[in-house]
Amino acid sequence: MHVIATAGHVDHGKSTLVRALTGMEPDRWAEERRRGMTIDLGFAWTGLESGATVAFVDVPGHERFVPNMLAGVGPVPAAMIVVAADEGWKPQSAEHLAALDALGVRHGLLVVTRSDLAGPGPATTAALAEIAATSLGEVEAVAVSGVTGDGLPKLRSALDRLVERLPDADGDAAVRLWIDRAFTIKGAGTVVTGTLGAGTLRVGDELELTGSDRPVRVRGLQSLGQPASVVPGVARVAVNLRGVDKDTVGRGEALLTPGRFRPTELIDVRVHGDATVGLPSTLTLHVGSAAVPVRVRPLGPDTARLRLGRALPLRIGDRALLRDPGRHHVVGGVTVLDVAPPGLRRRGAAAARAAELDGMSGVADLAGELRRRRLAHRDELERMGVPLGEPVAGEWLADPAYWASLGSQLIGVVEDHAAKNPLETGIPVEELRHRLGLPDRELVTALVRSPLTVQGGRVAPGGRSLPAELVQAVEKAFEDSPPFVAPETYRLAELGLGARQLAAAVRLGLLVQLAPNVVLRAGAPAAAAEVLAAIPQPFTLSEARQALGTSRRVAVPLLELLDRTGVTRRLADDRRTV
Ligand SMILES: Nc1nc2c(ncn2[C@@H]2O[C@H](COP(=O)(O)OP(=O)(O)O)[C@@H](O)[C@H]2O)c(=O)[nH]1
Ligand SMILES: [Mg+2]
Repeated sequence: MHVIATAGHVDHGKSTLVRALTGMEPDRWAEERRRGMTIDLGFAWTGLESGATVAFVDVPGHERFVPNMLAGVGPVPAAMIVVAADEGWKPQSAEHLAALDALGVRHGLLVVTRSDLAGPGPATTAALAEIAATSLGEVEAVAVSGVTGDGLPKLRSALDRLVERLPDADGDAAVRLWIDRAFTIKGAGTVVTGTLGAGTLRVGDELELTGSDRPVRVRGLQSLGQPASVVPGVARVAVNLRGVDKDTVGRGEALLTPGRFRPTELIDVRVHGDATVGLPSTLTLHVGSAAVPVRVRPLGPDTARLRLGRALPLRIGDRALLRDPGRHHVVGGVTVLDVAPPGLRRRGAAAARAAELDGMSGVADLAGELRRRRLAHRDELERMGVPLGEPVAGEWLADPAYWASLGSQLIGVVEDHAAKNPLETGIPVEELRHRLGLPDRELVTALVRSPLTVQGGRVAPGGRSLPAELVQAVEKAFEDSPPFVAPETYRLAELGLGARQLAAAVRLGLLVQLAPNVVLRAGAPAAAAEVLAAIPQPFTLSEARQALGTSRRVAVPLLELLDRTGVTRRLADDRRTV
């Protein structure tokens, strides 16, 4: 299916033409029929010679209803511009064309209607010249009469040629259905309609609905008046939603694939059209079927920051339109450059940002995005519409230059910490994360390269020699003393071996600690086990003490340690066996 929007001045024959082409009534409201004037969007469709189906979104031409017109045109990629032969080019012909141009619509057709009332020549020449200067460029022109039916077969072939050229939609893309109508059907509940530009809707899908914090489920689908279980874009579609109150949903909201969009209230854009200097500070932004007031802050000659009155699910590269509702003036189109722009609090930040935006095209590219953000979560990039690449750790992607600099920074921090804390086995990962300003510990460990090591939640410099001073002090403490004799407390103090130093020596595998100030060399328990295995079994504490040549101060905790580690067993009479 293809979707084409009408465009043109009021009373030039748009609705009559759609009616003649489709046999359907695009003016849906009684008031529209009574006044003979389109007020809101109308929908009708027909099959073409080629077998293609084309659905029309018929728009109102009156200047008061331009916002309705924009809601219909916003999500549609092609237009049928209608000019009356007897009236020629008019103000709303111009405003509608300016809107199509601002939205970057590239495919279209000129229909000069009411050609039974006047020769179509002058209107055709004038309109083609206006259209040629826009994003539509050169278009085919057909003269018709919606009343006599003259020219309609030619128009149908021209429509076939037009839809033939329309780009195919990506059926796997994320769904963003801009809602243009919402109503209730007795027994079915809430129904919303829109033009699905890309992606695929299926009955049973769970979707996000902007402006609502609960997920919604697709209960039923209709396209061109027929029920369907699957509707791929491009399509006009009606979606019956479960669990949605009609009052909470309306035009300008959107149905979204979960997790693929992030509604944003702040965007940086390129403005195509009027210069940003001198723009009114408040304008209306039209995108998809939405219209929201925005505050405009010019940054460069053609770039600006927009603060939206309501969050919208926008992505990099989206086209939108700025309009001054007071002056009935389309200011220009905008291309979204950034949907999560940085704050501009520092002095000179706005100028720097303007320079940065100057180099941005509105085509989301990973390298550029990472260069600016340095580090980004996969989810965040995906929601902005940036194609993904290889993560550096978990779900994180990083700018290669930044990542390399983090690697060397990390080595510096680890070494600095080791120099200042010779008794610790490394810097805690969490502290390192904090010092490097990283959002996730996973990133820290991914940065650790040999010879650095991660152990027990700490990062240690590699090939680290034991702190010389500590080793020396420990050597001195045991100098000339028999293997199972612990140095006296005063001697440990003399050598500067306090509680912290002893704990470090234990961690480094130099000592074994039996009691607060009772330490032996690390190998002592194993050596004691050998000595005790060689004496008659079982043995008393006193016999063990004598065999080891030590005091009760050492023997008691040493035997308890051997008991605990299963080397010795303590019998009921307090004697032990190895
Ligand atoms: N003679 C003649 N009248 C037409 C033609 N097309 C539309 N009209 C008349 O022009 C008026 C406006 O038509 P309408 O389709 O409502 O215009 P719209 O505002 O562009 O939708 C109506 O009175 C139509 O009957 C045509 O081809 N020939
Ligand atoms: Mg009409």
